[in-house]
Amino acid sequence: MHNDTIAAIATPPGVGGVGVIRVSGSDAFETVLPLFKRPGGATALPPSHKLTFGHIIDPQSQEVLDEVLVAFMHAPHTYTREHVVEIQGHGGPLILRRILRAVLAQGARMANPGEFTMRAFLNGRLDLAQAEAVMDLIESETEAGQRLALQQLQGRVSEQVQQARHTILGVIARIEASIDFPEDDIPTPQAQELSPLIADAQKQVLLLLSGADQGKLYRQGLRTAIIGRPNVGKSSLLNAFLRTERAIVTPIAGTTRDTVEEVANLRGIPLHLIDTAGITPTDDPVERIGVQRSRTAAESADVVLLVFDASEPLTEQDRLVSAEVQAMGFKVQTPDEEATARKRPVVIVLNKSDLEQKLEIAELKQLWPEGVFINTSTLSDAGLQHLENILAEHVLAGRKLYSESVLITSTRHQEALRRANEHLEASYSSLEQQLPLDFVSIDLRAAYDSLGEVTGETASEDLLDKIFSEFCIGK
Ligand SMILES: Nc1nc2c(ncn2[C@@H]2O[C@H](COP(=O)(O)OP(=O)(O)O)[C@@H](O)[C@H]2O)c(=O)[nH]1
Ligand SMILES: [Mg+2]
Repeated sequence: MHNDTIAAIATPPGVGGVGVIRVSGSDAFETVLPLFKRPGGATALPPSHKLTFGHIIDPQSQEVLDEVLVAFMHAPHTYTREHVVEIQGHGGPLILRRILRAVLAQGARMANPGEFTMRAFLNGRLDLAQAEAVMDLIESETEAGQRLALQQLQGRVSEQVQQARHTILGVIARIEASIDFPEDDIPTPQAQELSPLIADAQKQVLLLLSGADQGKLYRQGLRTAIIGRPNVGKSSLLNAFLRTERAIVTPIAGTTRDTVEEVANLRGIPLHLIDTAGITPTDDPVERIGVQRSRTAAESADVVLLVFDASEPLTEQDRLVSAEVQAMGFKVQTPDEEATARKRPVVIVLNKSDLEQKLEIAELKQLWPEGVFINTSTLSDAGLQHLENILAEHVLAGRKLYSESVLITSTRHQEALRRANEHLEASYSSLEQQLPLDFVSIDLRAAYDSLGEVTGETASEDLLDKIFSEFCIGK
């Protein structure tokens, strides 16, 4: 049922100045009105989209549960396009739960995760890409990510996808008219007439695809593991990136036992930095778990910052760590490598550059022949800016930094666009091989449907459930 009345606490769990309970559905007003007592005893529905002062009471015991401001909002100018009531109470978890319980006792149903937004989608207020943007917007970790989510929410991505769909539909219509109504003397369209139109659609799809890898970075961020033997300055480096004392730093090797994960902002890209215990042979059972976690962190990382202590000669442990990182498939990037070939880079950091250098560069060169070594000091901050630059360069792999153009930020959209592109390719080659136009039309339909998955026109029930179940309750 898609218009029964649902309710949920819309503000995050925990204590806050204000907490909001959201109610949506055809009976939203009738559900809340009996609980809402105003000074003077008014019982009529308050004016729409205005805050009205009063108290929420328990209808059985008449006990006052909270002093509130309530907004009654008439469909269709609401988040869900249904009648919506928002109760602003005091932001205590117990208070909000009691109000919610009273609302549920009036016959509302507890909302599922993302159900308010799902209704906005089902009622046509948002398309699927826009609905997804709601969550991206909430979860964005940098301003650049936020800008992209807002763009998507405002329909810029959908617009471009719809444009490509429109072009494809035009081609399909021309083909099908000639197939369906041959008696009307509609001339069969010729390949040279159709192929520029298909090329046009493909150009639009490819344009969207071209920014997808970069767009995804802004949304998902980059997992960056800081790896090295104990005591080289990994935790200090994390703190330097964050400009806070997040991880504990001591001269005692083995201080960091667990992995610490924090988000830093690298030119708008959320850098998920993972400080690790360091990779070292050890008999200490706790440290051993830490070492194991370091390995796991490294294995799942997009980038490794491999740290050495420049004030000491290269040790056997350093060699071991290098070998492990190499075995995991991390590679030093060379400038002449094609941008697309750049994957899982390792950036080599020689820390403690404020001390006298005892590390033999020649020895390190044997381990990392193509390595570019970046000298840093977390004491004086020397080299840290340079390290950020290098990291940004590696991460963006020669791509331009964020521009004003529309960027795809989701893997789901990227996959759908890829499939659309393949179908367009297929229709193109059917046309070239002079296959019957039916074939061309089938491929074009498939491309049209793939694009429809982005905006939700052709999304399956399962896909919708999956997408909305990842939302939080109350959204
Ligand atoms: N002189 C100097 N000491 C550093 C530097 N970075 C870290 N240290 C010191 O090295 C020791 C180990 O640092 P820590 O960050 O805990 O290393 P980790 O074990 O790799 O996490 C601490 O005493 C730090 O103060 C640096 O750039 N210069
Ligand atoms: Mg540490």
